[in-house]
Amino acid sequence: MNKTALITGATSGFGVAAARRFVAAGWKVVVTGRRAERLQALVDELGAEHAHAAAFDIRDATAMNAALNSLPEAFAGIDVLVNNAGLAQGTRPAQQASLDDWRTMIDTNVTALATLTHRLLPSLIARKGVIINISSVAATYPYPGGNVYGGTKAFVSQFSLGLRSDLHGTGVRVTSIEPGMAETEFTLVRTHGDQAASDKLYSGANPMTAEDIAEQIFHVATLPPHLNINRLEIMPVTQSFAGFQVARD
Ligand code: NDP
Ligand code: 8X3
Repeated sequence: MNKTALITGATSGFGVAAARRFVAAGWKVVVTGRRAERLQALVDELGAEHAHAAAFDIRDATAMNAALNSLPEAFAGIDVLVNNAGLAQGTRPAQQASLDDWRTMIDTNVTALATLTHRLLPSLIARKGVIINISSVAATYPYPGGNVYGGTKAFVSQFSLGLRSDLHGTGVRVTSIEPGMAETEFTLVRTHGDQAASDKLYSGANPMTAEDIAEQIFHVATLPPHLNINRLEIMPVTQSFAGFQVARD
């Protein structure tokens, strides 16, 4: 085994769990995120021969390119791109939402994801690689306060299908993984640091874990090369759908 996965957002949640899962199976990983000290701790845990840290803000295309251009040779050939870095900010209805939050979500979940994908496409095609985009159930099912977050994830899902179409015949596989509720730092970030709100959301709900999603990411990455899962929607059993709402006079 001499394959390498580049996993964005590997300082927390799905990303760090995925890095551990790939390395446990003998892969090498390039792990990215802004919090350099967490990335270094992960490299220390996994071993420098298995993991390479590239700390940058994914919205900064110059920093992204510099990091990718200076990958050590042993990590330079990316076979699997896991576009995981992302966030929700805010839970308020659109008419009360912060425009800064909206721009942060679009810049991170849409623009940065597309930029990194564009940067790595030539080498992914050359290596017949795999692109795994972390979307969300919010891409498909609207809910109050989901507004721009759901919009960004709808982009991720549709972009994934579009890539499938454009990459026809190249052997490159593309999957959109669309999780529901999973306990990570996601809600802490969404609420701008409200630990009590995060604890309340997950309390008693038996949510999915980061490891649950990491297992699915690894599964998709290691399918036989003639198979492509286009989209994979996953929820905890405790989460399902509610009805439409009706405003009355
Ligand atoms: P976490 O908050 O635990 O992890 C998010 C990761 O994204 C962190 O490693 C963070 O790194 C990185 N990230 C965010 N912004 C940036 C940035 N500007 N530059 C670089 N890295 C960035 O959340 P999850 O693990 O839950 O989220 C991972 C993905 O899964 C996201 O795309 C999220 O939308 C999606 N998702 C999550 C669900 C859930 O219920 N948890 C369900 C469905 C989808 P750092 O802060 O160090 O930069
Ligand atoms: C995260 C899942 O349901 O909070 O993407 O939007 S949800």
